[in-house]
Amino acid sequence: MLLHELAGIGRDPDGGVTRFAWTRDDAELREWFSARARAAGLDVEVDGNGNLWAWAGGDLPGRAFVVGSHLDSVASGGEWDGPLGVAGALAAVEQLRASGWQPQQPFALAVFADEEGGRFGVACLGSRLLTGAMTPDRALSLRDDDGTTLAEAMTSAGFDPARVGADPRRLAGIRAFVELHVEQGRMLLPGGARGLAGAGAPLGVASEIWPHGRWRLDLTGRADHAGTTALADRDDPVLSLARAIVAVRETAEELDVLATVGRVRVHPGAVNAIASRASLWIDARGAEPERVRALVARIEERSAAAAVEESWTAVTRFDRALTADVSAVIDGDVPVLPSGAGHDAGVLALAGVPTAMMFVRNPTGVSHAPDERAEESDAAAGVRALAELIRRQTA
Ligand code: HGY
Ligand code: MN
Ligand code: MN
Repeated sequence: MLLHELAGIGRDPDGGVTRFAWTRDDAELREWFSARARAAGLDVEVDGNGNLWAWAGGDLPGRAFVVGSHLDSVASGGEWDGPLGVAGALAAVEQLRASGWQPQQPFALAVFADEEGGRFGVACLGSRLLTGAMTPDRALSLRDDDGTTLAEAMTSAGFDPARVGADPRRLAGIRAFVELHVEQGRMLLPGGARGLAGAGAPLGVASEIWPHGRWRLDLTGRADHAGTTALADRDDPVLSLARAIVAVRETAEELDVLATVGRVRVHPGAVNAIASRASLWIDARGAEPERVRALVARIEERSAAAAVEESWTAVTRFDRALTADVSAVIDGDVPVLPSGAGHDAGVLALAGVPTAMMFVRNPTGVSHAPDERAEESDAAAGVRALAELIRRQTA
């Protein structure tokens, strides 16, 4: 069972996992990874942004072939999104070691910090800081729901936030990056099949990552008593919130964009008081960036409120030659899927690193939820393919 050693970390009563960055769970995950990597003969280090790097042949000449993913999760998420790419890569290295593998070029297994943005609200923080796509000032001032800043959280976890920032030398040392990841969703394939399950394929590769972003809308009103304020006298921001949420869904249907409101906040949140303010977050994605941006503009208009962009990721195309190398180590047909989900691989690709992704079939496509899963046999196929890819890329 590939993930059994992680099963108890951050487990929720509903069967999902909540593994936020810079928490005790995160520390436990880091300890697990470092121990397993060292046992596999890898040299483990952590960079200034909290990303973990486990090296083989790190002092060999040339630029490194890197694989990896993340260990953090969304709130009450699935256990495969991220850990499959980390535990799978560890298993691949262990298989290679057992066959006497000695890399002739530098190799690293990377674990990127805070990919989901579950605690501080911005996804791929570790890789965005590494590439310079996010400034240290903005990142360190991000706050979680308790008001704790990233800087405070890193410090409590024993990391020096002053080290955070772009690391061009480390980035320049990466020749290529490949992320093994559980399939998310059941994307429509050229032949009409829905996802890898529909295509009857255990593994696939990615063509691109759709443009996607996160925006926050802050709505204000007038606080007052729930039992003494006439309806005609009210300025209730929760009513505006409700209208905005419906507008997001209606506009998404009109523009054929995937838009979601999964997080709202009402202040003060008292049952017997009209709120003074309310916020909602829009996650919007789609194959065409203009449509994604058009949705946000329409919501601003309909809500008479300005949308604050918290993150934006342009369309990300993966490296064709590297993707062909990934397909070459997979038996049988290899479907090519676009990804509606963002990944650290996308951030590295946008920073100019040749990047590819290998997907492991998800029977239902459900992700970011406790029901997310992959079959062990398909995960094992992904591990074997990744091991062969590592062997070829470090020969
Ligand atoms: O939100 C995403 O698409 C990714 O899982 N962070
Ligand atoms: Mn995810
Ligand atoms: Mn992921």
